[in-house]
Amino acid sequence: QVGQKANEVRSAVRQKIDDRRAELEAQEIQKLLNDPHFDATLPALETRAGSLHPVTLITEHIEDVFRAMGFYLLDYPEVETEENNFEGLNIPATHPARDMQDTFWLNDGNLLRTHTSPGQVRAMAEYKPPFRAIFPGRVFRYESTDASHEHTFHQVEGLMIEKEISVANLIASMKTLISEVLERDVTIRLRPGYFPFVEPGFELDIQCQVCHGNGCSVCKKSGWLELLPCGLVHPNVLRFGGLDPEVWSGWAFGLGLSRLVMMKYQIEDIRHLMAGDIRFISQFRKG
Ligand code: FA5
Repeated sequence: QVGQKANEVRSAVRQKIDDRRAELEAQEIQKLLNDPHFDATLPALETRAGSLHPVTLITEHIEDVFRAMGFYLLDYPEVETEENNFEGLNIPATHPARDMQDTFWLNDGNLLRTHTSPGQVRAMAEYKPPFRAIFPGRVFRYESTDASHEHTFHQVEGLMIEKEISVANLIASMKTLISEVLERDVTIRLRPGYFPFVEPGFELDIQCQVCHGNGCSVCKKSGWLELLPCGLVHPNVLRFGGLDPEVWSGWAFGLGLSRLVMMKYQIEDIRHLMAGDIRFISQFRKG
């Protein structure tokens, strides 16, 4: 009997609530209908889902590839000391290589890092060898922009410190990186390249994916795009990082991430990446 009563009470309460809700809703609708500015024919507001920036998508992909190979993922500051950005990388003040990277200087003598390579100096001071790490991030150069050059762009640096490292090891890792990220077979070429902080140094170029090697404004009509400078870590850099070059060796690369994004999605102008146009960014939804 008590249960029966309880059910009756519950139904009565529920009914009251439903009646009151319907009454309030009707009042609300009536209020809108009385409002001369209300237009019932307008479409309803749509909820917009955000999407990740293509640079973020590819960075996360590269992080997955390298984490699976036992690399640490490190994050270093965008404001650097002159020492980490240049001296520690075997580029003293008088070195002509400084001209290759026009720099934004800050009033306090520090600078906006021109590449992710100062992370090499920081990582060597921070971790005991052997270790392997990547450090992606934003870099800045005081230079005029065109279809393949920005003043603010992204790189990913990779560093492996081991007892015996060879160029074969470096090239195998670079090939894995490129084929994993682009998810297609691409033609690459390797040529000697000069960077004071590696010896020997290489430039790894990939065939332009925008024009398939025919020549366009992205590859400056050459059919090739500089993408991945790399090499074996220079003994002076190891020494600066507190490692004995007689015992330790390493390889390093500095991937032009913004250019890799352009190649993957066949983007014809790098300036789209930082322009903040939602119509551009929303084209890169995952999956
Ligand atoms: C460097 O920045 C070296 N730190 C790379 C390195 C690391 C070499 C480790 C050896 C060992 P470079 O100035 O070439 O090198 O730049 C590296 C890549 O960044 C280029 O291949 C290119 O893909 C990209 N890059 C350079 N300048 C620009 C720019 N203004 N806009 C967009 N991408 C750029």
